[in-house]
Amino acid sequence: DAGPAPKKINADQVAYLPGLPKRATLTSTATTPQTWTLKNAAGATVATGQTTPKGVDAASGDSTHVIDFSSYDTTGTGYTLSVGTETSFPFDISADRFKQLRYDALAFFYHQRSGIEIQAQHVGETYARPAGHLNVAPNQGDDNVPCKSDLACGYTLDVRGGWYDAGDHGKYVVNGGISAWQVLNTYERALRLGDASALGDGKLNIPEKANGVPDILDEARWEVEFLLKMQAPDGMAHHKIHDAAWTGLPLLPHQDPQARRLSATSTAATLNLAAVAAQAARIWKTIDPAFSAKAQAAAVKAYAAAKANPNKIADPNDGTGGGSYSDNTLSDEFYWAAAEMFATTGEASYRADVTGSALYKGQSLNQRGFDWGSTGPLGDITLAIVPNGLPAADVAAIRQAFTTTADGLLSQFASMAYPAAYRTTDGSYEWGSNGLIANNASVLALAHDFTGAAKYREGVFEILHYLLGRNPVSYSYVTGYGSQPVKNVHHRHWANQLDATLPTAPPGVLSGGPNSGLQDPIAARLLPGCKPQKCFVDHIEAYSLNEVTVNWNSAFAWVANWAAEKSSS
Ligand code: 9MR
Repeated sequence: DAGPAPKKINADQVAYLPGLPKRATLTSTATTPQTWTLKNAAGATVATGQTTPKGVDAASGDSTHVIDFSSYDTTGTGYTLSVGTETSFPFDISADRFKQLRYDALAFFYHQRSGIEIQAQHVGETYARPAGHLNVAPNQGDDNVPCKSDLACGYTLDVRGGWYDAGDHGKYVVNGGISAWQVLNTYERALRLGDASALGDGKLNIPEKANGVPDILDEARWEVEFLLKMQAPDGMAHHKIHDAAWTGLPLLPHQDPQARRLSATSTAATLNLAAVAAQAARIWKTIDPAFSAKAQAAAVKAYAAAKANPNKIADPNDGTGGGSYSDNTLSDEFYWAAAEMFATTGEASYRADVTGSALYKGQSLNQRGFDWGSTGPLGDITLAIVPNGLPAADVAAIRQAFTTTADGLLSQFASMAYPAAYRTTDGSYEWGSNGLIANNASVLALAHDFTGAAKYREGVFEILHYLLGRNPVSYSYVTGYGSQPVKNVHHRHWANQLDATLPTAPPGVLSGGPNSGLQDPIAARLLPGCKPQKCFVDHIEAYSLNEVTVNWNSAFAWVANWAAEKSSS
């Protein structure tokens, strides 16, 4: 079925911050202001006020009013809002709720590791599982993987390790790459512009937690090492490795009996590998010089190979057993890779590729946001935060592109009943809209880093309120957080909805979110005619709405870490 009816009052189900705007949304066809009441956990009224009618909202189709209770600023737990007989889910007023969420969002990546046992001492008995894809029956293993039969590439690769992409067991270079980059950028941004003290060694419960290296780097390295293995002898990178046929749910990684195959190399994957390996080379330069040198050599080789093969597009029809992740616009991948190569090496040839790109100085930033197929902004983020030899005026122009885009997102909020920073040309919501929205939150966050302007920090939390419950379907899209978090995410292990002996997802995992394309059978059956923000159902088979992925969690972890850092300032 379509799940619980939405609430009439939708608020963040986790927390509002003291000192920041606090707004919720009432669904009501009343045209006059209504009286709202804020109650504490004991049920005592602590504030009242009048709603502001907003009329019909385009993204949700709801007739709404705004409840603005910003003036109430006393920290506490278990507050509720009510209008007449309608009440919201409870929430806190607190600066503390991101302290754990930042780590929960990062913990997702250990759960997704391939080629290593997930140990109870790190995740608890519920989530522990044997290693996947190490050639222990029925697995066929990622240790000796041939290319798909039509390629006849003449070699096999050992591509053990890395992170599973999502609810499936595929490993895709263009998506794993941006995810590793974003986890690393979470650290690099904190180091350059913020406070990295909460991102040191011993902060995550992972096997490497006491090795003297920040755990967030150890976690990302698990993926970077895999990306390096995906490089072919000629320097190009294989686009992906996954099962020969799609498997059903549930299925733990070690139970997967399918043959594993490498798809062809692609220019996009090769540039993605170059970008992430270059980033890794500068981050590990003093931490592990040998790994840094290895990564840099791989990056140089990959970048050269991509320039020699500038238009090798991944097959859009190669979607059996894994996603196609095909992208035929590569100017953004070229720009991003050049930016990373230049930031790491300072070399003139890379600099010329950066400054000669049509995307230079933030030209690819827009309100739709960025993802695996549009990576130009990743290059801008690096050029804006990592000291480099570009003219100061150019770096200022890159930073200005973030504030300009952030201003556009903020002005969009004013027209929305449930403010989510995201604008497509036709108002549709795409597969993974929550990931795009989280990435747009990072644009606002960077605008705050660059200018210090309070409005951008407020905007980041406004977006988090949407993801954590101020939305027209009344879900917290983050597992384990809020009164009505998503529970039935599309995942082959966290498949409790299909097999009661299996767990639901651990806390801190972001659902892909509303998708008005209705691209799976459940969505098509349950949601015909839905308004974009309402095209959602918490159903395990609704893979186009409710899957979880490394790239969406990297976006969310970036923002959750920023929010934790900025909660008390
Ligand atoms: O996140 C991807 C989204 O942008 C695409 O529109 C969609 C269809 O091609 O594929 C999504 O990626 C999925 C991938 O193909 C396989 N693993 C799970 C990913 C998330 O659903």
